[in-house]
This record gives sequence, C-alpha cells and structure tokens, in this order.
Amino acid sequence: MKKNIVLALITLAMFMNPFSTVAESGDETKVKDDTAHTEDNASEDDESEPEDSESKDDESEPEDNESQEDDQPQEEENKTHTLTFLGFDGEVIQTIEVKEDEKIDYSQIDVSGLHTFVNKYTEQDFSEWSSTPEYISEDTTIQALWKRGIISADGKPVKTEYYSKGADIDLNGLSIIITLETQTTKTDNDGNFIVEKQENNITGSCYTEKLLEELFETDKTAIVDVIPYGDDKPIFSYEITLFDSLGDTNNDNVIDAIDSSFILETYADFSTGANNSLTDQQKKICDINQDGKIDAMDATYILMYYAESSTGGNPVWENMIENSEQ
Ligand SMILES: [Ca+2]
Ligand SMILES: [Ca+2]
Repeated sequence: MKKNIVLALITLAMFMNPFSTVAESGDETKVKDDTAHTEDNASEDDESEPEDSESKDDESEPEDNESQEDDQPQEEENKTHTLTFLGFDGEVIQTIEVKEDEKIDYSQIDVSGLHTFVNKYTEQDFSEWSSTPEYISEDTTIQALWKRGIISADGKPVKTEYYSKGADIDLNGLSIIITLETQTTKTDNDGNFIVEKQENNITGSCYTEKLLEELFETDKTAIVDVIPYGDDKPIFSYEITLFDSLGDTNNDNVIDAIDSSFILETYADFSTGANNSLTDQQKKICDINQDGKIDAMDATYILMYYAESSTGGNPVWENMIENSEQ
C-alpha cells in the first residue's frame, strides 16, 4: 500500500508542476527568458505564460489522465479517522483526526492530567496506552493504562512509650512497603487489563524528622512522622507517649539513692513475702527495665543513672538499659 502511495505522490508532484518536466527537457533558456520577461513586462508575460504551459500540458495529456486516475484511490486511502484517547475510567481525554497515511505521534497527547493521588498513600499515573498502532484505517479508541504506587505499613514500631526525651526514636518493628501495580496491555478472559505487582520494602530509606525533645516539648503524647528520604511528606505516622517518671519512686523529680533504696526495700518485701501493696503505676515506676520484675537490677539502674546525672551527665534510660543488656 505504501508503494502505491509513493508512486501516486510522485505522479501527483509531476502533475502539479509541469514546468519541471519542461525544464528537464532542456529548454532552460526559455525558463530563464520567461523570468527575464517577467521583470521587464510582467502583465504581458503572465497572460501568455499559462497559454504556453497549457499547450505543453495538452501534448502530455495521456500522462495527466493517468496521474488523475492514480489520484482517485489515493484520496480514498487518505481518509481521515478519529483516534480517541480514554482516561483510566473510560472518560475521553483527547481526540485527534488522523489521515490513513499519517503516522501517529503519541507524544502530542497530554497525559499529565492523569497523575493523581487516589488517597494519601496511593499515587496514580499514566503508564502506557492499551495499544499504539502506527497508522489507523478506521475510527479507533485506545485506553490509558495506569501505574500505581501504594504505600503501606506492614508492621508498626514496637516501642511507643519513651522514658527520656533524650532517647532516639526506635522504629524497630516498622515495615514500610511500596507496592507498584501496573496495568499491562494484556487482558484476562473477562477483558480486564492484567495488573502486575511488585513489592519493595523501603523501611531502611525512611527517617523521622523531629527529635523526641521537640515532639514532647509541650505534651506527653506526640505523633511521629516517618518520611522516606528524598520526600517531604510522611508515609506513616503513629502516636508515642512519654513516661518520664520512671525511677522516681517518691515523685520529687530527682532520681537518686532514695529511689534506689526504695526499690531494694520493695524487692526485699517481695522476696520475703511481706505485705507490699504497690499500685500498677508504682510498679511501673520501679521496674526500670520493664521486665515485669522489681529487683536489684532495677536498683542498680537507678544508681547508674544517679551517678551519671550527678557528674553533669544527661542520662537516658533507653541508652542505659540497652547498653547494660549488651
Ligand atoms: Ca526521686
Ligand atoms: Ca525490672
């Protein structure tokens, strides 16, 4: 079919410009003369010129007829068809008129409007067209296929309660997954586009923006935002609380030998079976390493804390417990 079109175009070009055949036939001087005459006496030459060319055309009449016949099928082949582009939900986003012999330029279709946030954790964008024929011979509709990035938390941080504002935020247990879903051009038995899935764990490339000190500046509850590197908006948020009375058994805002003694006494009472009625809150305050027992170990932590703070240090329960457990 393309060959026919090329041949038709060549014939058409010859038909449209009979002077070119005249020039090629060697009558260069005449053409030059015509130009010269045009400068000298434009009106006369203009009138005479068509006559000249007409007479020449008459001589080559059979050729012209042929080329005209060739034009007929070309016009039919060169019909214009409508190419309709549908968005993800089947809505028309653009239509273009395309000639049959015109190669379709898909880059001219604006798909930027297809980029959306389905919700806070799902981003959707254009992936590809359901088909991309180079040429069309009838009205055609093609569909935009989507790709989605869905962020989800597979596991949450275990630690949501802190004992010191100076502790580091502990994200252990958190698992952030990005699921990439892409509609492919393949369809299932029901005619739906098959979606391919790919999961990426991106927990390791996430950070928290604020320190506990800032988070707990005014309140003992706060929201931690987990943000992926290179981004500025959180992909996961959770609540944490500050329990800053750990170890302060007499509630005087100081942790010292008195608190340590209290714990040892309590421990002694428990171990001898003496009657000791601590409230749950008091038990929590005394159980420094939160292992469910109040014993000499907790008293030792108090003394370590006291030693560090009394020498100008800024002890952090979390670090102290972690270091001593190693
Ligand atoms: Ca105290
Ligand atoms: Ca304990």
